[in-house]
This record gives sequence, C-alpha cells and structure tokens, in this order.
Amino acid sequence: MASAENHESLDREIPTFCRVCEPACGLVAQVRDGELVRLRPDKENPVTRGFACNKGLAGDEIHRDPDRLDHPLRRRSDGSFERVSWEEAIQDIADRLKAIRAAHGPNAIAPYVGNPTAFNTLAGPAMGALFAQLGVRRSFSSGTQDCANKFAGSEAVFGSSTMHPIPDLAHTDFFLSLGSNPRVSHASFISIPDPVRVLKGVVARGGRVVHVNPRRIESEKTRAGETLLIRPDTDVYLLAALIHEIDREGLFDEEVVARHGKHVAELREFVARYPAERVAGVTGIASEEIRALARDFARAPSASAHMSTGVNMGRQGTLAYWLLQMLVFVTGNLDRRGGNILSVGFYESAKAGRRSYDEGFIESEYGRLRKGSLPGNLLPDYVLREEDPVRAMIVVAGNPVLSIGGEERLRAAMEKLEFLVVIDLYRNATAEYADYVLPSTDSFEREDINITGLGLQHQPWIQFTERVVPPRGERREEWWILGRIARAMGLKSPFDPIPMDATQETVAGADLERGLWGRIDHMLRGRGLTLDEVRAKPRGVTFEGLTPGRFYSDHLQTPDGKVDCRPTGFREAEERCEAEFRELEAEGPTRLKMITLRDPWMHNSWYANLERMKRGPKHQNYLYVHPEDAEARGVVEGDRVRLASGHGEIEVELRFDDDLMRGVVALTHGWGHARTPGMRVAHRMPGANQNALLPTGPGSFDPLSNQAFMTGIPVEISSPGA
Ligand SMILES: Nc1nc2c(c(=O)[nH]1)N[C@H]1C(S)=C(S)[C@@H](COP(=O)(O)OP(=O)(O)OC[C@H]3O[C@@H](n4cnc5c(=O)[nH]c(N)nc54)[C@H](O)[C@@H]3O)O[C@H]1N2
Ligand SMILES: Nc1nc2c(c(=O)[nH]1)N[C@H]1C(S)=C(S)[C@@H](COP(=O)(O)OP(=O)(O)OC[C@H]3O[C@@H](n4cnc5c(=O)[nH]c(N)nc54)[C@H](O)[C@@H]3O)O[C@H]1N2
Ligand code: SF4
Ligand SMILES: [Mo]
Repeated sequence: MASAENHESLDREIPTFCRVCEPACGLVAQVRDGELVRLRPDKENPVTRGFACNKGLAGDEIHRDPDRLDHPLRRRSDGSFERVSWEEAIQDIADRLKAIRAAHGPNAIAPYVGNPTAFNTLAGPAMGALFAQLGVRRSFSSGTQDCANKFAGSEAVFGSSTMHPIPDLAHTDFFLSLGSNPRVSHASFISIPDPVRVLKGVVARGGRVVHVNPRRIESEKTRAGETLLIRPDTDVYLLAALIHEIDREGLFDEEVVARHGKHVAELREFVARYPAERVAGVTGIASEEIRALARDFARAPSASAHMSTGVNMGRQGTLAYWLLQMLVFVTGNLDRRGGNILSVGFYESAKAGRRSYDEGFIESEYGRLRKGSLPGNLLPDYVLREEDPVRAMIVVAGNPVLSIGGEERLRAAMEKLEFLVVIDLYRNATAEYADYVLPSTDSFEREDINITGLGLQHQPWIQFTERVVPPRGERREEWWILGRIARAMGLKSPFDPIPMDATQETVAGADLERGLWGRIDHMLRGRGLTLDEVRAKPRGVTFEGLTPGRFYSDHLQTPDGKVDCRPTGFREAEERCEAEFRELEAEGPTRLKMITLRDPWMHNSWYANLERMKRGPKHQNYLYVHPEDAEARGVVEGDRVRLASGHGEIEVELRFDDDLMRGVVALTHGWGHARTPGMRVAHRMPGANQNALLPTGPGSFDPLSNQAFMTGIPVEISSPGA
C-alpha cells in the first residue's frame, strides 16, 4: 500500500494560532511525517488575516529546539540532573509535598504562575483545582510584574476587575496611548493583530495618534502616530492635568457625568492639585502642550485612550489607570463609537470579576496586601523569613529568577527552598534550583482556544485548535502533570471525577467534573453555541465587533450602577502621589532614570535560546543612552560601563540612542543567562539582567494592587575601572 504511505507523508496544513502574545495571530502549521516543519501566517484567518510576527513564526524552532526538556529531570545530590520516569517523579513529588504540608501546614507551599499560562486554556483550571485542594494561601504570579494595577483600578471604578473598555481604533478620531510600543510588542489589554496598520489607518483618516513615552518609539517612524516625550513615572500627573484642563475649559460632558458618575466633585477637586503649569517641570512637557493636548482630546468628535506596561510599572499605576478611565468618561467617550468600548466576545466576563474594591485586601505578615497573587517583590521575603516561611514552590511556565526585580535575593530564596518543582519548556534560570524539572508540551502539542483575548478583542472571535503534532519525547500537558500529582497525593484530579457537591473545591474543581473542556462549553452555551460547533469550524467563529450602548445599562458592576470617579479606597495613595510629586520636583530633570526596552528578538526571558534571534550585534543586550547624557559622563558608544542603582549593579555595553529623552536610559529585560547552562545558546550569549537593578521587598510595590515598581528607576553610569 505504497500510495497510502505516500499519502501519510504528504504535507498536512493545519490552521492554528499563536499563543505567544495577545493577538493570537492565525497560523498555518505545515506537518510532514508527523513533524511540525514550518509555520506560516494564515491569510484565511477571519480576524488576523495573514498577520504574524517573527516570534510567532519561529514557534516551530522553539518546538524543535534541542535544549527543550523531553523527559522529567531530578536533581542528584551532587547538583547535576538525572533523567527519571514520570511515575517516579510524580510519586516522589507527591510524597514530598505531603510531608511538607503535614509538618508545616499549607502556608509552606506556594505556586508561581508565569505569563504563558494565560495562553493555555486547560492549565488555569488544573492549577486552580490542585492549589485549592492543597489549601494554598500564598501564591505568586507574573501578573504583579505586569498589570495587577489594571485589575485593581477597574474594580474600584467599575466594580469589576475584568472590565477594561478598549479603544475603538477602527473609528476613533483621537487615540492617546501611554507606555506602550505596539510596533514591537503588539499591545497588551487590547487584542488586535497588526496594531501598526490600524494606527496608520487612524492617521490616514485624518485622526491623531499620540504616544506618550520617554522614548520616540518605532511607531512614529512608521507613521503610526507622534510621540510626546515624558519623564518616566510621571504619567499620573499628566493625566490629572489633562482632566483638570478639560474641566477648566468647560469641556466635561456634564450630562453623561451627572447621569452615570458619582464623586465627580471630588474628582474635580483632586485633579485641581495638578494644573498644567504645576506638572510641566516634573513631566518634562510644557504647560501649553498639555493644554493643547487636553483641548484636542476633549474636542475630538471621538477620542479613546489606552495605557500599558510603561505606566503599569510606575509607582502610581493604579491611580494612573483610574485617571485614564476618568479622562475617557468625563469627555463622554466611554461607550461611544470611536471612544472606549467594552469588548464582549463569547462570554460576558464582567460579572466574573465583580467585587467591591475595599473588600479585596488581606492582612498579611507584611501589612495590608491585595487578595490574589501576592506581590512578586515579596517572594524572597516569604521564603527567607524565619517564621512560617514558604518552603516549597511549584513554578508553572514562569521564570521568577529573571522576571522579578532583585535577582540576588531571588536566587538566595530559590537556594533556600526545601523543595522546588518547575514545569517548563526549558531548564530555565529558575529550574537550576529545582529538585524536579518537568517537561511541558508547547502550544503546538495541545488542544486550545484563544482564551487570552476574552473581553479585550477588537474583533471578537473564538478559535479551537487541535493538537498540531503529538508531543515529542515525554512532554506532557500541565493539566496532566498537575492532575497526576493531585491523584498521587490522594486529592481529586481530572482522572478521578469530582462530585458536583464538592463546592469548597472552587469552581475549577467543578469544571473538571464536566470534563476538561466543560467550562468552555458551558460558557459558550450562554451565547447559544457549543464547543463542538466551534471545533467544527477550523478558523473559528467571529462575534459582533465593538458595539456601544450597553456599558451603563448591562455591564457596569458597581452596586449603585455608577462609575466611581474618586474611589475612597485611594485616599492614602493620593497623599503618597503628592509626596512623590514633591520628591520629583526636588530631584530635578537631570537624574538618570532607567526604563525597559522590549525588542522584537526576545519575549520576556523565553526566546533567549534561538540562535536566529541572536545573530550579529543581537548577541547581547545594550544599555541605550542619549549621546548628550553619555558625553556628560565621559563614556562613549562601545564602552563597557557599570550601571548601578541603589539595589544592584551590572556591566553592559553602551550604545547611543537619540530617540531617548534626555535623562533616560533603556535596557531590554529577560537577559542574564550566565547561570543557565541548560539553555546553551542563551548561556553562550548571556547578556545582563536588568532586574538586578530593580527594588525588591516591602515598599517596592504599589499597595493598591501589589504591582511591582519597575520603571523610572534611578541609576548611575560609570566606567568599570573608575
Ligand atoms: N517583542 C516582544 N513582544 C512582547 C513582549 C516581549 O518581551 N517582547 N512581552 C509581551 C508582554 S508579556 C507584554 S505585557 C506586552 C507589553 O506590551 P507594551 O506594554 O506595549 O510593552 P512595551 O513595548 O515594553 O512598551 C512599554 C513602553 O513604555 C515606555 N515607558 C517606560 N516607562 C514609562 C513611563 O514611565 N511612562 C510612559 N508613558 N512610558 C514608559 C517604554 O519606553 C516602552 O515603549 O508585550 C508583549 N509582547
Ligand atoms: N525589567 C523588566 N522585567 C519584566 C518586565 C519588564 O518590562 N521589565 N516585564 C514583565 C512582564 S510584562 C511579564 S508578563 C513577566 C513575565 O514573567 P514570567 O512569566 O515569570 O517569565 P517569562 O520570561 O515570560 O518566562 C516564561 C517561562 O515559561 C516557559 N513557557 C513558555 N511556554 C510554555 C508553556 O506552554 N508551558 C510551560 N509550562 N512553560 C512555558 C518559558 O520557557 C519560560 O521559561 O516579566 C516581567 N518582567
Ligand atoms: S504578534 Fe504575538 S500572537 Fe502574533 S505572531 Fe507575534 S508573537 Fe504571535
Ligand atoms: Mo506581560
């Protein structure tokens, strides 16, 4: 039957989608002899229409990377790793977790959940089920290095952490974007393929796009908007000034504000502290320019706004997100065509995140903290403490050693842990401290849907992807791994259906009973669809695009149905905000501040092992400095310099970048692989870890949200010999 065999070996083309970042770009996977050989952009994807970036298209190289984990590894007493069977690994992990829990209680075990789990539909409920049954009360995630301020902000203003009205870019006349670089990063908290094309469209229609950023970003050069340079960590004052100037000009939409807002007078009073002339010095933006921006935003037929990690990571990320929503709201642009509109998609998630902001806190060893993920910046503190420490950790798809601030304390903490399990694609920097390193499948080796964009998609759609190829080696899906551990501990697992009345085991537990995909099927049924119907359409099902008119009547989750324009829970923070303003005023504009520079060849820390991304000059990360700042310090391009903050120091090669604002230096994060021998390419071209310079411990995160301070870090440059 030679012909049948030939048929087997012919290329199969399978529509799927990328799970690296938020747009979920449609891809076509080319499979030959059961092997993934190539990925190409899917022109037939109804939403992403052939857009995909270099990282997504390199997914097959990640899949084939010879340094990928293919078998469970166990640490030997001499520190090296040995291959073990899944049975042995699972049983030993279960026994050790049980012993630690029996001896020290549930506080001794803490998970860290990394960013890629957000792109992995079945991992979430599986983690939830295991951790709930373990009684875990201390847990960490990449969310507190990324966007925790946004959840807190929306909860306070709209009564739900899952309500984030997104800019209606297809129709807007004015788009204000703070702290984002869509050309390189493809945006966060708005899922939109090829954002640059869409922004160019706004400009081509005669609209305006303004990027507020300490660096003249790539988007400007591609005619996707203009950049307004701002001193790092000062956006909150700019936003306050914009609202105040709009108020001064009488440009509030009084009718909307009176009908849907509360505490409006109090908002007016707060922003009045920051008139344009007062914030000009601190923000580095002339007062006339701030006034003009305020007028243009308020007078545009429609205007929309967005902020991202550049602002999230400042000291006032939560207040800034509040004021961003206020800017949109008071100008009547919330829920308006061309303004900010809530995206719905296959499930209305607003209710799921409903909570009163003031109830979202716990009393902890470190004072009042937000419920949910503890601050990543306290991870070392929880491990290194004498009394009731965290003794065991389970890290799923994360690399806290490199992604959180304060590298040396993190390493000390990992070293001290009695037991560490890492579930990853690679033996990453964190895995070097693990007792067990478990190989997970990658996105082409599992079934999935594009879950991440739910509630954030510019054009909502759901797509189901089959498993493109079978897992290589002994790679396993996270739900399988965690389920087996649960079962070996005598807990409930997906292999051991959970009775419906086990409500204390959280919703996730009940989901597992309905089958792995039961939760998604259930969510879809609310929209009159089933998962089988979605599966039957390999390129997915699209839903109605952004539609205004239902935000206030159907979605807003505050108990009184009003937008809270000045949440009382923010009062203490307002005083801190003012104190920091005075500090910045006193410090003046010449103090060097460090920001992060994402580039197209890294993805946080996990594209570090692809040779192709490291060709030529890309073999290291550079310190970018404005030529005049360099000159003032007697250093030149090509120098290896010492970069120091109050928290640590690194050595890096200097490069000029006159796109930076004076007084600002930039570095790409995710590097620093000198102690990661399991990733040979990364290890050979290690670069320097920016996070060695970031603050850690109490005081290094926003108490309103647990979000870490990671931008606008004061630094000094010197020659290493000096
Ligand atoms: N190539 C690539 N793409 C990625 C990632 C990656 O690592 N590499 N990471 C992915 C992830 S996890 C995320 S969350 C998204 C993030 O997506 P974005 O939030 O768009 O991230 P960045 O491109 O880093 O843009 C942040 C911008 O903020 C600016 N900035 C820094 N400090 C300040 C400040 O104080 N104020 C203002 N106004 N701006 C400031 C920086 O110059 C930078 O241009 O990107 C995703 N996409
Ligand atoms: N200085 C500075 N630091 C930052 C940032 C910054 O802008 N500046 N950005 C922050 C942001 S926005 C984020 S989101 C965090 C990210 O923080 P983390 O999530 O802790 O770190 P990543 O580097 O994204 O590591 C992800 C790990 O998951 C693995 N992985 C990838 N896919 C899978 C999968 O399908 N399954 C499993 N099991 N593993 C997988 C990768 O191999 C990698 O080791 O970093 C933050 N750190
Ligand atoms: S933009 Fe993001 S989702 Fe799209 S291909 Fe690139 S990495 Fe993947
Ligand atoms: Mo992120």
